[in-house]
Amino acid sequence: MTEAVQTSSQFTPRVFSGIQPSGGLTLGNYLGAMKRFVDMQEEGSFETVYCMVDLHAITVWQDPDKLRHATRELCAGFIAAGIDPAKSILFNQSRVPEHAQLAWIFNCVARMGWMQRMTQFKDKAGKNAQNASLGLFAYPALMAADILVYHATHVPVGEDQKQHLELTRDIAIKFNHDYGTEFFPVTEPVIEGAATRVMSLRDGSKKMSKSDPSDASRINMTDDADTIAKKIRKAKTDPEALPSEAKGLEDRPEARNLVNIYAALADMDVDAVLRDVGGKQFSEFKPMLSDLAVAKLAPISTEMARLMQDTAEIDAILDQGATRARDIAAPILQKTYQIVGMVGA
Ligand code: AQP
Repeated sequence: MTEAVQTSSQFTPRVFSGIQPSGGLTLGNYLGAMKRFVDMQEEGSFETVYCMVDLHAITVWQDPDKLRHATRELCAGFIAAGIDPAKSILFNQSRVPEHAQLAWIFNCVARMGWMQRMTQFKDKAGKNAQNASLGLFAYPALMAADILVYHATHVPVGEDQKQHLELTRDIAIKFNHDYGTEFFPVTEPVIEGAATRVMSLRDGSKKMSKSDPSDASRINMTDDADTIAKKIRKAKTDPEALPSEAKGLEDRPEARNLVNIYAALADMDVDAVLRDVGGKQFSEFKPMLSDLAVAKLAPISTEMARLMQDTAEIDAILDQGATRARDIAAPILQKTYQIVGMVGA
């Protein structure tokens, strides 16, 4: 897009991101998203707003009791991973109706052609697109509303969300252009680190996903040490030893995935990891990776289990987060209604 619109620098530096309570958290969600959320909270130069996007989760059918459980467990996961509800705003999406209200306006801004290009819809709808929900198709417009209802300037996400972020930018630009305003920021995606795309342990060409039918394809944040070790031991690899430089991983997706996971967990870059492990066989590297994964994930899963013993405390945190979120979102929605021409706004 080349139109002359405002840059995000005119807005309060604010981060928004969300995770769907559509199942248990995976290592992909943790490394690609949550760990980055904590970094941005601690960095201190942003207001940070993090959300359990339950309205997104129901774009594919969810059992109501499981959805309630997954939402609270995800909240526990955020806190256990280091999100501090006193520093960040933490809430579930459906409690802040301004998301859905702004999404309707964005449904009227986004073009059918834009939505039809979204690869996640094609992946998730599969061969049976006619039977997919309208919500699944409109998902990226709701995601744009999630972000823009806070005038968020930065959005940390995994690589898989890049296209949706571009659509969010297009929606902001078109809204600003259509209404002759500079009201919405053109948000920057923040896609950084060694694990922006964690792949399935069974297939290096597919992303690790909480809804993959094969549990062996992913590491869940609630897996115990034995399960993590078993899944890594069985992870698909190739017969070669590890290379000493990153370019040696180019045509080896499964090997690259395991090295990336190691680097992200160890907070090292890939070249530094390969300087240490280059020349080793997987029979030696996999136990190193298991030990590291258990050391990093066990404290988080233990804390999640502890927090889940008192769901009243989790609900109180979500209540308070929703109130703080609405304090930001309500005036932005009201101003949007005024711009669009709604009487009474
Ligand atoms: N494999 C991954 N590698 C890196 N980042 C990932 N994310 C998800 N999978 C990976 C990031 O996690 C955040 C939350 O994602 P989401 O739950 O909203 O939806 P998703 O991207 O569709 O994740 P899943 O696990 O694949 O969920 P399902 O199976 O329900 O669709 C996002 O920032 C995402 O980039």
